[in-house]
Amino acid sequence: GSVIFSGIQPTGAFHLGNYFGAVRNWRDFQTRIERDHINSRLLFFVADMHSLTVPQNFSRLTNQRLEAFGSLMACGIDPEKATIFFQSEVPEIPKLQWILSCMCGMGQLNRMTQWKSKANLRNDADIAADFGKVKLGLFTYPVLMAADILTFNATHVPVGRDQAQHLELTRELVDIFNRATKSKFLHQPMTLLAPTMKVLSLKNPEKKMSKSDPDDMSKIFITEDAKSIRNKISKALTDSVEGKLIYDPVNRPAVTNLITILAAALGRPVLEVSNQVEDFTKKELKDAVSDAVVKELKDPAARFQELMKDPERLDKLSRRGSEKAREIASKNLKEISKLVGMGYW
Ligand code: AQP
Repeated sequence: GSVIFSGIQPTGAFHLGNYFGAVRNWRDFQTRIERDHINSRLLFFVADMHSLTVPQNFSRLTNQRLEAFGSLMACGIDPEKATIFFQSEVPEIPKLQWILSCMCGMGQLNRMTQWKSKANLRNDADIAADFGKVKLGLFTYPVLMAADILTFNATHVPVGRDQAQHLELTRELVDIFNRATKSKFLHQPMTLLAPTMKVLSLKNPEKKMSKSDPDDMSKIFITEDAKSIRNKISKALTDSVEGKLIYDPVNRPAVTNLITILAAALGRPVLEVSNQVEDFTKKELKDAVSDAVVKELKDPAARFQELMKDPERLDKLSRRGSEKAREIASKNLKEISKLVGMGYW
């Protein structure tokens, strides 16, 4: 059967981008697999080791990990139907990362764009000046991501569009590993891109909505109450263009972003929704977005409050999930280790 696998960093409360770009789709897979009796294993993880690639407040991270686990459940991921675990509880992952690191070229990593943006290197001159300051973990992050996926020999990886490049690298590493070990042990994981386009910051449509954006008004959290959601959407940036509202990511990114969010929240195709709203005023569009988002987030927000009342239970569930993940990981790593000459004779 297939193995559907994805993760999210515990770098702060989940926002609409994480929800429409990732977690809601994971829940939809879970629903479909159960409904159609598909033979698939679902694995979702809190990528706590990935979060160390940028500076963290460690004492806060402990809570954020548990909140991330609670948020996954609040969004409808069910620990009875999917294995939900912490990355740091599976030591097989960094073991495989080492093996893959010994097969991955520096040039392959050099081509990745995320380390450049996360280290704030905007151009070749910045890179030449500051490469030495880039942390090794940030630079090799894509190898850890490949190790996450390949430790579980995942067949399908549902992610947002910003992650597509890393999946490409993972597939290159599968080829290199299989060739080097003359085996077919590792599967080529398929990227499942979210149907929703990237969700942008409500305050700056040149940036994506991001957990690490210090401006809370730029994002809507899945745990937010109706009043606060309406307030943020009413203050979202639009533009000064008069006349019809059109879906135009290049020339009207802020309006387009609101249409994207509306379509995602309604679960309707974006072009259909943009036709419906073309004669709306900007205020009417914002009201429609608010109504749809409030409705969509009502359950996750309520469930999150409920779940966080019992942290011991979440802790227990996360331990169980992590143990289950480790069982699978350790079986696979035994095989992988043998292929690279390790393990008992
Ligand atoms: N704005 C977005 N639109 C669509 N999808 C998004 N994702 C993140 N932001 C958007 C998707 O969410 C999943 C989990 O992301 P992550 O935890 O690995 O962190 P990230 O991609 O780096 O997202 P953030 O929220 O901006 O976190 P920070 O600020 O910590 O970097 C992924 O599938 C991602 O595609």
